[in-house]
Amino acid sequence: MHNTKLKILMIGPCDSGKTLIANFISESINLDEVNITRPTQGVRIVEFELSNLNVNGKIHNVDIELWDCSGDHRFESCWPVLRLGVQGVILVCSSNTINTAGREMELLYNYFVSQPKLSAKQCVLFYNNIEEQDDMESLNLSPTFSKVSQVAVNMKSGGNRLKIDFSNYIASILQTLNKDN
Ligand SMILES: Nc1nc2c(ncn2[C@@H]2O[C@H](COP(=O)(O)OP(=O)(O)OP(=O)(O)O)[C@@H](O)[C@H]2O)c(=O)[nH]1
Ligand SMILES: [Mg+2]
Repeated sequence: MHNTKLKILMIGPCDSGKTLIANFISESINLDEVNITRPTQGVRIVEFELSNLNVNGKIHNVDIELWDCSGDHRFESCWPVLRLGVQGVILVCSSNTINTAGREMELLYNYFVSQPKLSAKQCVLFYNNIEEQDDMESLNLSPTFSKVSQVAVNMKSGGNRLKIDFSNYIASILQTLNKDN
């Protein structure tokens, strides 16, 4: 049994559903209930455990420290602290900010993934399809994202899928980190 601790950052435009997704993945909410959240002020840290994760035949228990950040650039002065010691970055955008999301994803990827020299495998892009109509193509992502896995999230129907996608992403981080040392 391997015990690992990971600091994972979640960031992206305001109202894209980061807090809702963070609460759901950490199992602090049920999707059958009506979930109203408030804009996150700076950052909120959610801690939970992911147990029995199989990575190349080895079983891991992972303590996740999920940093649910505000998407508001008012809090940019906190960014240097946010990216300190990060092992994974979840970029979240949604159909309601589709026009500006592509550029914003690029900016955040550069600051939180490229500059601290994380591998593309340590990043995942969650596209929260709130209106259930636009597909991810309309994000017009730059070639930078060709190596980043992209996951469409549908909170209405795809709750279980989201948990599986999250586990797969954590497994891919562990694989990458094990390769490095
Ligand atoms: N119907 C629906 N509502 C959603 C979905 N995702 C988020 N919302 C709602 O949109 C509002 C904002 O969601 P949050 O999760 O707080 O957004 P955020 O990305 O954390 O925003 P900031 O903290 O301000 O950066 C909340 O009232 C959510 O309930 C979704 O997939 N479907
Ligand atoms: Mg939030």
